[in-house]
Amino acid sequence: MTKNIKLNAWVEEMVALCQPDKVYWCDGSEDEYNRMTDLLVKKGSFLKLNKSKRPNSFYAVSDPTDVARVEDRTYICSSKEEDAGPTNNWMEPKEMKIILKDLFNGSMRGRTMYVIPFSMGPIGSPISQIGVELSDSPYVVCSMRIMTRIGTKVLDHLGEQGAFVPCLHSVGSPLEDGKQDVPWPCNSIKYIVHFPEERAIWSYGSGYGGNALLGKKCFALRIASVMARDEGWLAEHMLILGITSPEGKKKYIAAAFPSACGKTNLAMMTPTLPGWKIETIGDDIAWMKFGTDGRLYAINPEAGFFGVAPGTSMHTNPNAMLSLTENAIFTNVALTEDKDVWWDGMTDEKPLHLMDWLRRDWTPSLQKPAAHPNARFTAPAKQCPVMDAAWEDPAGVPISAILFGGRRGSVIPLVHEAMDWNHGVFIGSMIASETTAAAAGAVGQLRHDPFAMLPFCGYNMADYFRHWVDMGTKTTTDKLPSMFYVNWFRKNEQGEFMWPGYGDNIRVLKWIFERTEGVENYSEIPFGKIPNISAIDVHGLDISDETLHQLFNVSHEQVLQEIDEIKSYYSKFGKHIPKELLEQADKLVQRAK
Ligand code: SAT
Ligand code: MN
Repeated sequence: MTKNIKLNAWVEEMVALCQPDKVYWCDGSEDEYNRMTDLLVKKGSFLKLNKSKRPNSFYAVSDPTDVARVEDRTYICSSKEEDAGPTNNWMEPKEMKIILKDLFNGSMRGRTMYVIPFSMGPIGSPISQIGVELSDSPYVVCSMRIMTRIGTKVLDHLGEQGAFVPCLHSVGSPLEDGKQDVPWPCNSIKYIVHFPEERAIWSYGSGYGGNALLGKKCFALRIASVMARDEGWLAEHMLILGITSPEGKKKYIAAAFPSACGKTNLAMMTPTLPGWKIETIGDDIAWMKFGTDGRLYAINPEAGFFGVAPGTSMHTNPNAMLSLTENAIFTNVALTEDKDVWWDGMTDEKPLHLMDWLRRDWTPSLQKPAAHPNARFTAPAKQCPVMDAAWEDPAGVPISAILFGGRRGSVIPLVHEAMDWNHGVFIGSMIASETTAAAAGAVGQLRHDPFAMLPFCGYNMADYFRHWVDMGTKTTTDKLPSMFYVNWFRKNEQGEFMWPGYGDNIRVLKWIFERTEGVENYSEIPFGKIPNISAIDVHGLDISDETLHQLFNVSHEQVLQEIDEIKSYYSKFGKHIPKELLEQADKLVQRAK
């Protein structure tokens, strides 16, 4: 219980609707976590990993149909359809509530309703926000304890009158009449629903990641983007990193990439250039507000990493690997004979025998993946060896540069810089990326994903562009972060990646760092400013001049095609598209002439 009148009333109402057997208020303690993981082990949902290899860590496999975000089941229920815009699913709020109330009616029978008070961001930071998730999933409780700050300390801060975002979650699998539970309860009917005006979230039928850990995409992006629009700040799908030069000068960079495009790897990168240092503030979400000095300050609203496991290794991301050595949860990876975890790409040599994510015997000769491509690790951020000293600073860190990126096999150069803020907003709106396993559906298809927010913007995407344009008028130009578009994923005619990526991305970050210092080491192409070839430090890198040129090569036709493409995309939004962006498209045509 709490002294917060609204919270008590809401819990009471939801208990009457969902009819759980019990209600449990989470205090967030370690003891509680241990009881919860014991319970999950007893139910067969968790397997405790070998404690000499992976202390206090657990293994879970989901229902094979519940492995990723479900974008086609995700709704923004604003009262007007126009406010959800053409990129979101919409339903009239009252109509949706009728459907949801019917689904949630008795949905927690035979289960416990966990009340999870959580803070997104350090408790008490002026940028932080409080939510309360009601969930019938102990897996969600354990994951939320890693990913956010939960428990009594949040209730204390909330006090009698404090505001919170109500987040209702049920796996939609009541245990009536002695029905046996399963290790991963869920429902084939799924609804991930947001009421932006009411600032409320209702999620039904899934126990997985972004569908169920409601502090993450549902609150910190979809609801928070609406709050940010109304209150003049930014809630973004961005990592935040600190970069220190060999001379000891430090700056902070935020970067937007779609899900499963390497945000975690970039945020924790081990630079291959001597003397440079990267430190992590966050790997997925940034909340940014202007400070009294006119600069943009960012916090990471999360407290943990929910990262893609396959492909993560001591070679690609040693700092992520070192963050996972204990106190972690692994979902949909493979299990080794000695009860440790393994996933594709983790080691050069594959284990001789595993249990794959579908609980089947696996040997390398099968020549198929052992983990689901969207298999995830969940680990406390504080375990990352390169967490930045300021990662929990309630004031946030000042942002010098904003990066946009996606998976583009062609056209988009390795890096280019925007001419100014509005051109940067134009670039953000232009992001297109090949789809990944982070969302249910086909993989590898190019789609528009403006600001990497396509699945996460809680209102009309074109109004969101307008909000970005407006943010650029709130301070003086010299205080605004510079903006860049990067593309690590460009391929040659043989279909091979041309850029090594990972730790070598420091070579691009170094140029970006220098640009924010005003170093004039660039040339202009129609797209924007690109580095002079000599300005990319290729010391120690085996790359031909020809490849380097190819990485920046954009033909006239490609530029024109890209403009046609973006203009036809903009036309979906009708009059909502800011005229400033149409002007940017025209300017690009002019430059291409
Ligand atoms: O499942 S999550 O939405 O948390 C991960 C992602 O898609 O980025
Ligand atoms: Mn993400």
